[in-house]
Amino acid sequence: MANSRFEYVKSFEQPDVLLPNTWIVVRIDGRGFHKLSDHYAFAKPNDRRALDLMNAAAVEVMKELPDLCIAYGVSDEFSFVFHPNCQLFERRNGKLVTTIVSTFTAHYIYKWSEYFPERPLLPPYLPSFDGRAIVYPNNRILRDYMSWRQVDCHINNLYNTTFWTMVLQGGMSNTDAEQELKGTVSADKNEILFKRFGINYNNELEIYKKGTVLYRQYELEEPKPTKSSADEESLVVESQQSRSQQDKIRKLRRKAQVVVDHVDIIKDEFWEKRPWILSGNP
Ligand code: DGT
Ligand code: MG
Ligand code: MG
Ligand code: MG
Ligand code: MG
Repeated sequence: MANSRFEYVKSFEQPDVLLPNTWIVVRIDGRGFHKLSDHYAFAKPNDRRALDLMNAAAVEVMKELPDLCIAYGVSDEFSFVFHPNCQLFERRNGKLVTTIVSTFTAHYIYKWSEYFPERPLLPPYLPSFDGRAIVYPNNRILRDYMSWRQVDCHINNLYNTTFWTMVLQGGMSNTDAEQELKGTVSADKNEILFKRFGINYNNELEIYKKGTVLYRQYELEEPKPTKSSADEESLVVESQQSRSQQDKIRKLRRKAQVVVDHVDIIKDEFWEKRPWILSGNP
């Protein structure tokens, strides 16, 4: 860029580099999906095609950004997770968030007709997403974040499943169903579903109960056993990876298959079976 007397305006730009050596979560959320889901007549409480479309767009984001090590989606939101050793875009907040939001939105719109062939997208009902980055200082808190989203999925889904069953199968008005559910706990909702409608909540689809987790699966070579996920020292070592090491890891990640799963990510088992997610290697 040639120097000019206008160039001083560049100095108004503020740095927005995220804290080093911390997990970065970029959470995106559909804007006004309450209205959008009504307009395109998404099934209540869960529209399988809408969720599959969210997941398909998120898989493309994972493929385009090999630095991502895991993602979790529920409803109209997705959380994308970068490892503490990630150096993508020099960890600039704005660049990370806007790239994820626009890449996701582009794929969501591109794939829409594949999932809703009979309901073409038309303005003013065009999907858009907001996004934010949050940093978490250690593995425990990152896992608590993921657990928080999955618990949210469970609580909302149990409520929504009960509410819409009372309305759609039980013929209740929205207000009456809402009134009856006020102050109930999980056991009460399970009982309403089972006693009144013969529905065992446990038999609902896993994608509705657990949400969706995306991660990379390595088939050819078992990743090296890694230090305990709670071992903070390992993070320090990995943050000093050489450029060639980082390139190698990126290549392995690019080749790996992105798995779409609907499993418990709160208990240790998920993480212990897939140690590369927390270790960032590869
Ligand atoms: P926002 O995020 O503040 O712009 O507003 P909304 O309307 O996107 O609200 P939010 O994100 O809190 O809630 C998600 C909305 O999307 C909620 O009203 C229900 C709707 N939604 C998400 N997934 C489904 C689905 O599978 N079926 C139906 N019927 N609605 C869904
Ligand atoms: Mg929101
Ligand atoms: Mg939303
Ligand atoms: Mg939402
Ligand atoms: Mg440019």
